[in-house]
This record gives sequence, C-alpha cells and structure tokens, in this order.
Amino acid sequence: MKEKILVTGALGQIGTELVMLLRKLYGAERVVATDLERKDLPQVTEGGPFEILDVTDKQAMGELIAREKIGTVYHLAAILSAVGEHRPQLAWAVNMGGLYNALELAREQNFALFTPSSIACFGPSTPADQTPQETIQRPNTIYGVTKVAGELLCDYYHERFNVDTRGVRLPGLISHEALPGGGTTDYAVHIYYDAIKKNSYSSYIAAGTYMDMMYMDDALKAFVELMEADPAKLIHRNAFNIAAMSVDPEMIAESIRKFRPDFVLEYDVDPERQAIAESWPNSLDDSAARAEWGWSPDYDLDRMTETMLRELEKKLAK
Ligand code: NAD
Ligand code: AKB
Repeated sequence: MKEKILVTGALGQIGTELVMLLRKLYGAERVVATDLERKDLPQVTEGGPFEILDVTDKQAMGELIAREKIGTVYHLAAILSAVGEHRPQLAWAVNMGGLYNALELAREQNFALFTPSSIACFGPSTPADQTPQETIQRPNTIYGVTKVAGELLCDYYHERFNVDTRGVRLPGLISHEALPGGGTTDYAVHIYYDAIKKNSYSSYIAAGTYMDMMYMDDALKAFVELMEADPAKLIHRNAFNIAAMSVDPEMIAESIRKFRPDFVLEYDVDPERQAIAESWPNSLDDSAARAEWGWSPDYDLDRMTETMLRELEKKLAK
C-alpha cells in the first residue's frame, strides 16, 4: 500500500489498536488517526499524525483527505447499540451522516473505504443459529437499522460509482487496550477486568444468552486481509459474516475459572441490553468470508481468556 491511510473514530475500542497495527505495518507517518476530541491515549495521539475530525462535517473531512492524499479510509466513527437506544437521533446523524459523507468523498476523491457492520444488522426474525450470509435483516434497534442501511449504501456506491467499499459484520470484540464504547456485548470485556480487580463479576446479560464474540487481534487481521484481498474474488464486498466463538456469560466464567478457580459470576440483568442481545443471532455462518478471502480466526475462548487475563494483570498492576 503506497498512499496514506486515515482512520475515523480512532480513539475508540477498535481504532486504538487498529492505528497501532497499521502504523507497524505501513509506517507511523502514513497513518492519520482522527477522532471527535483528544482522549488520553498517547499510543494513538502521539505515535503518529493525529487530527480532530467530526465525521458529520463533510467539508472538514474532504479537506483533510485531500490535503493528506489519503488512499484508504477505515471509517470507525459510530454510536454503538446501547448508547444508540438512548440517543437515536445522534446515532442516525453519526452512523448514517458520517458514512454518507465518507462515501461521497470516496466517490469524489477516489479512495478505498472500509466500514464495519455488526451482528446488530440482524433482528428477532433472523434465523438465530449459524445465521446465513444472506438472510432476513429486520433489526429493531436504531444501531441495527443504521448498520443494514450502511451495508446497502456501501453496496450501492460500489455498484453505481465503482467505489472500492469493503466491510465485515463484526461480533462483539474483546480487548484490553481501550474500553468498549457503550455496546451490548461490553459485558464480555468488563468480566475480564473485574476478574482481575475483584475475582467476581455481576453480569447485565443473562445466563444462556449466546452471542458471537471475537478477540481483537482476529478482527484486525480480518480488516487488513479483506482490504488486501483480490477484489476479483469478492462477491460479498461490504458485509461478510465473520465468526470466532459463540458464548454466553457462563462459558466465559468457566473459561476464567481454568486460570482463576475461585472466580464468581453473579447476575443483575439489565432489561434494555438483554432485549437487544436476545434480538441478535446466537452464531453466524462465516463460510463466504472463508471462501472468498481465506478468513480464519486464531483465537478460541480459552486462548483469548489466557491472553486477556495476562495482559490485564500487567495493565492493572501499573
Ligand atoms: P467506540 O464507541 O469504541 O469508538 C467510536 C469512536 O467514534 C469514539 O472514539 C468516538 O469518539 C468516535 N465518534 C463518535 N462520534 C463521532 C463523530 N461525530 N465524529 C468522529 N468521531 C466520532 O466504537 P468501536 O467499538 O471502536 O467501533 C468502531 C466501529 O466498529 C463502529 O462502526 C461499530 O459499529 C463497529 N463494531 C464494533 C464492535 C465492537 O464490539 N467493538 C462490534 C461490531 C461492530
Ligand atoms: C455492540 O454491542 O453494540 C457492539 C456490536 C456487536 O456491534 N459491540
């Protein structure tokens, strides 16, 4: 990759680690990290170029992309599911307004655009187990509505204007670098923090509620591999199902107990986030991603648990 890369929403859970990886792969000066405001994440704001950028401001985004001669944008700025239900108008403005601006600029300035979708693009009427690549998509959250609309809009810009749009439907992501930003799957990150801090966790998601989850390194591998894949082989450009593990809180607790036998899991279920979780699939069929660009995850539940506990122990001891 010769041109520069721009990341929006770069100080979020994914952006923090994506920027660090892209800078390692392509050179620090070639990766421009942007977000709405500066946060205390020096690994991103001081490890290479960082700019303030509101993705709802098309003019500012266009000027920055032209000035920096950007060839690829990873568009991560978004409002996630739980926050979205409290601020639906903001979720629409950022998720759809920001994506529309990015797509229009990609058409005008000819850069490649990666946009993540989510398991949230599915709803209660979707087949819940091994959800197929192409199936019913009738989500009942504003976040999910913006994800389906975003997938379709990215397809449209590719077919109508030949914009190089690509994307995956991400499961809940589990990571130790930056905290998650207000989603439904966040419990699966918090459980590891509390395992280290208190050796116990009170889950807002009920036992027996299965959702797909993935360790961050696998998700970032998917981003980079999809953007480097041969475009001639991509049939489902913008919304590849990808999967690594389907788990409920009990399974994560069992995995933690392999390393911390006294770990205690309790429940204080939050009806709002529980309802969202129940509307999403239990597990996705990711065979299209495997066939079209060789997707395969490296982390299963126990490998992820071991890594999370080890890394958080170091981090929280500081
Ligand atoms: P996050 O909430 O951690 O980060 C989003 C970032 O966007 C934040 O740093 C926030 O400041 C920024 N932002 C919000 N409004 C903005 C605006 N108007 N202009 C510029 N920046 C703005 O989210 P994340 O987990 O890093 O998610 C990134 C993308 O991946 C989103 O599209 C999300 O839907 C998708 N995704 C994430 C997960 C997950 O588990 N983390 C799962 C599925 C899909
Ligand atoms: C959320 O829970 O909102 C996100 C997602 C799965 O899209 N983590």
